[in-house]
Amino acid sequence: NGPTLALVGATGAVGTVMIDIINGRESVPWGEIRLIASPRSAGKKITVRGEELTVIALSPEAFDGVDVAMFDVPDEVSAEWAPIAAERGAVAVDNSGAFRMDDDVPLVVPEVNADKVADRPRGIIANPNCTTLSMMAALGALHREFGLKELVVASYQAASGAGQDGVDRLYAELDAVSGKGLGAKAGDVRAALEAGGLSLADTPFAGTPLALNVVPSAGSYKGDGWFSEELKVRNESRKILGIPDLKVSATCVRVPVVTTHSLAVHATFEREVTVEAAHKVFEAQPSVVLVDDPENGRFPSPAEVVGNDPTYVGRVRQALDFPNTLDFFVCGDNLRKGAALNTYEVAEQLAPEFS
Ligand code: 2RA
Repeated sequence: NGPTLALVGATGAVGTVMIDIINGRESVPWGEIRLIASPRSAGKKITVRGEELTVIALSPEAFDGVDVAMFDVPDEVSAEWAPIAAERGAVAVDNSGAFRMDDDVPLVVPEVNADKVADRPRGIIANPNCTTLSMMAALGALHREFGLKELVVASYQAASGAGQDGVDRLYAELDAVSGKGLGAKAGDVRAALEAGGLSLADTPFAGTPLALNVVPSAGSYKGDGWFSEELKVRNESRKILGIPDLKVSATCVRVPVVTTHSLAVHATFEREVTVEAAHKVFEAQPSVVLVDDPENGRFPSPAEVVGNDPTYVGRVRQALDFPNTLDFFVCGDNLRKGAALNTYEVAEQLAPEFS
């Protein structure tokens, strides 16, 4: 009666979105859905497709009989447990950073490189980081048509990229600064946060206020001026698109948005590209929604996109001074396509192998 799907990290922020996605599907190919989490969360009841399921604790036996195991847990937990799931016969689809750049682990975005799921010698398939993933459906479609050569990206990343702590912190900061006329004097936001008991020493945003601000620091510092999020955009884009020498430069910035990452993309192609041709490509890609009528105020923005599955694209322009180059703006829900949805789409693609 269908393969068995396990969800590891079922009670986390992305795990919760995964369940939401499973509940929203018209039909699912699974015979059994098993919810797995840390021993702390074991015993919790969660309703999945009308059935109340009990979360079980992570253990090797939890994977017995599992065909596909989706992981959304910290890197070190995936590093330990995805191989255990694979040893027990499951294909692990992992949303952490533990395996993404390993040569023997495919990094899959179904719209771009679905064929790579078959190439999984370790029984592990990786899901890209949400920043890369938020632009991949759009970029992959353009690459197929025009041949991508160079990519310059600036990200505008939501607080939920830093987990629930990031979201809680943003709300707390907004509460602490609102209605005070702040933001016109250097340091006044910081002072108000400190005065309100919101120490900047333990913020997830590099010791910098996020409310009424933007923070040019995302991920961990990796040396030579680069942050991990910027290097992930470069390395993962190359691997997913299959262009090992793609020229990429990224600047990743955190903005006071709860959920949905945005990216300003400057992409240069081998072949001539026009706005009209790019529009056609976007319109033909089912997972991309084109919202591009700037004259009438129509373009994607995070507050309008959050909670939706597709990648939204707008502000498509032919670069004035760069040949064969487009500039455009992309928004994608970092918890849905950026994490849970892509992982689930890969799992769905695997299901027929076990039916
Ligand atoms: C972030 N991309 O936005 C990360 C989350 N994986 O911080």
